[in-house]
Amino acid sequence: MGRHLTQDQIDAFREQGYLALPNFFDPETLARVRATTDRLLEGARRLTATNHVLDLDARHTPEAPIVNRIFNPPDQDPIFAWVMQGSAIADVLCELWGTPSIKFHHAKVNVKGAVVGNAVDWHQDAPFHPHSNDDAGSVGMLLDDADATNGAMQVVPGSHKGEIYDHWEGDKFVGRMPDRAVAQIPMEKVRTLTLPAGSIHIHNYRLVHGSAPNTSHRPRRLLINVYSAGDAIPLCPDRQASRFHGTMVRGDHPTHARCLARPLKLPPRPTGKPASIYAHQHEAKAAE
Ligand SMILES: O=C(O)CCC(=O)C(=O)O
Repeated sequence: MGRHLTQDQIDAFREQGYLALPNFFDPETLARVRATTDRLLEGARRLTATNHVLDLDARHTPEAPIVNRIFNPPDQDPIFAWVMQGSAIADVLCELWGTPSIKFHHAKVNVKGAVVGNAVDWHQDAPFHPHSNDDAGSVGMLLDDADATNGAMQVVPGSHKGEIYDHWEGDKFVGRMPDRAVAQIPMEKVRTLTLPAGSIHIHNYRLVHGSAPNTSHRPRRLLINVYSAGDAIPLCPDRQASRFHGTMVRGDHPTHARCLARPLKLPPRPTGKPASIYAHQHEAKAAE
């Protein structure tokens, strides 16, 4: 047993591919992160197009802003950098992955505005940033209470043990699973991660997950930090352009890559601008 987790929690994470830790952050920290998020989102009132901070929805206008994502939050404000590096999140990952070294990959705040917030189609994270082994995953910090009505994250327990699906359609990276794979999701097993603000959930980067649109009158904002074990080496260049990419948040730089031998399809090359799952999935829907 570690300092933060019981052996049962570690076993459950290995078996199910995800773990929820309710009320992980204290109310003061949550309030600071929320206030900073509100301040960054206010910037949308001065924008007509996506920039390097805010990913705007196609319906956005400065008068009625609709933001899908805040890119690279640790680059935008020290409170986000602290959550990413200074908080106990990385210590939890050390216990889950049984490693002393944890490396940061990228972060984002996924924003689902009241009534207008978009669904995130079923996908895995591995096709977006494949690594040399599977000790890679995302930690979501809930900035608002989340449930089925405002688009809480949904997961398919155990799906991290299955295949990594192709997230391309022909020569287009669509950032979602193919229809034939979605049709096979055992819907009776899907879990909606209903949790109060300040909680975290962690998922393995092979886990099948997604979320519904926000049909409620409450926002759903989720701060997602993505990490790997130190010896899980990214197999493609970073597509988010954060200055923190590759930071060792615990332990030392690895001397060896731990490799699983298997073929892995790569995502598109970086463009110099932060990549967005919303843009990939939106383009795919528009082309249908
Ligand atoms: O915001 C969500 O509900 C899901 C986000 C997600 O899976 C992603 O951004 O990769």
